[in-house]
Amino acid sequence: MGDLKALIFDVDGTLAETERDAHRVGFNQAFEEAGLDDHWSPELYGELLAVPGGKERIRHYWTRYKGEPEPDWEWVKGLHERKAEIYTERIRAGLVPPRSGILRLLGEAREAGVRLAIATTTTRAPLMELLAHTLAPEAADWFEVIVAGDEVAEKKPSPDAYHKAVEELGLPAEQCLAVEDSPPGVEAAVAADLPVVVTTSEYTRDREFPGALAVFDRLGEPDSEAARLLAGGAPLPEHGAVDLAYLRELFASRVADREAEA
Ligand code: XBP
Ligand code: MG
Repeated sequence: MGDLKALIFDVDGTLAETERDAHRVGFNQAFEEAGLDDHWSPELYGELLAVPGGKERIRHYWTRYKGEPEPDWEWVKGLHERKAEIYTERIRAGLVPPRSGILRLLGEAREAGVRLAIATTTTRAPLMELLAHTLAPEAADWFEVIVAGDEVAEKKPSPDAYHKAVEELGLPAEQCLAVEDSPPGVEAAVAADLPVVVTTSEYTRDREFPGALAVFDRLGEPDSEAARLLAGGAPLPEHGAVDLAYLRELFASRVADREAEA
C-alpha cells in the first residue's frame, strides 16, 4: 500500500477556529443588517453545525428551528454573501489566528515532500482570504489541490470533496491522510476510505469520531504547547506535539492492519 504521500486538510475548525472567530459572528451580523431578530448563540450554533454548508445551515434553521416555509434560495444566497464579506473583514483584520501546530506541520510536510491538499465545505473566495491572511501570503501555493464547498455535488458528510481531492492528486485514497475536526468531516473521509486523524475544535471537543485513527485536542508545538491524545492513536512523542514522524507511524500501522486483514 506504500508510504504516506499526501495530507488532505479540512479548513473550518482544523486550520483555524473560524466557526468561533468569524463564521458565527458573520451570520449574526448579516441577520442584524437584514433587519432580522435572529441570533445564533454559541450553543445553538454548535447544534446547527450538524449541517455543513453555510447556505444549507440557514435553510435548515429556517425550516426546522423556526418552522417556517422553505426560504427563497436567492435570499439565502444574499445573506450568505454578506456573511462571507464580514468573515473576510475579520480575517483581514487578523482576528483569526492559525491553530496551534498547523504552520509547523504544513512546513514539515512541505520539507519532506509530502503533498498537500484541502477538502472543505466552505466557500472558495473566503477560503483564499483565510489562507493568505491567517497562514501566509503565499499559502495557497502550498496546496496542490483545493476542493471547496460548491464545487462538488454534495457537501460533507458525503465523501464527494475527498473523492475529488484524491482524484485530482492522482493518488489512491490509502496513500493519503485526512486531518479533520468534526464528525461530518470524519464521516466524509471514512466514506472515501481515507485514513483520518482529528484535532478537536471549540465546537467538537466533546464529540466522538468513529473510524478515526486518533483524536487529539490540537496538533500542538514541541516542548511548549503539548497536544493531548483523546482517543485511539499511539502515545505522543516526548516533545508533546503531533508531528509528521508520528503521523507516518500511525499511517504505517493502519497499512499493516489492513494488510493483515486482507
Ligand atoms: C465547515 C462548514 C462550513 C462553514 C461555513 O466546513 O460546514 O459550512 O461552517 O462556511 P469544513 P460557508 O469542511 O471546512 O469544516 O458559509 O462558506 O459554507
Ligand atoms: Mg471542519
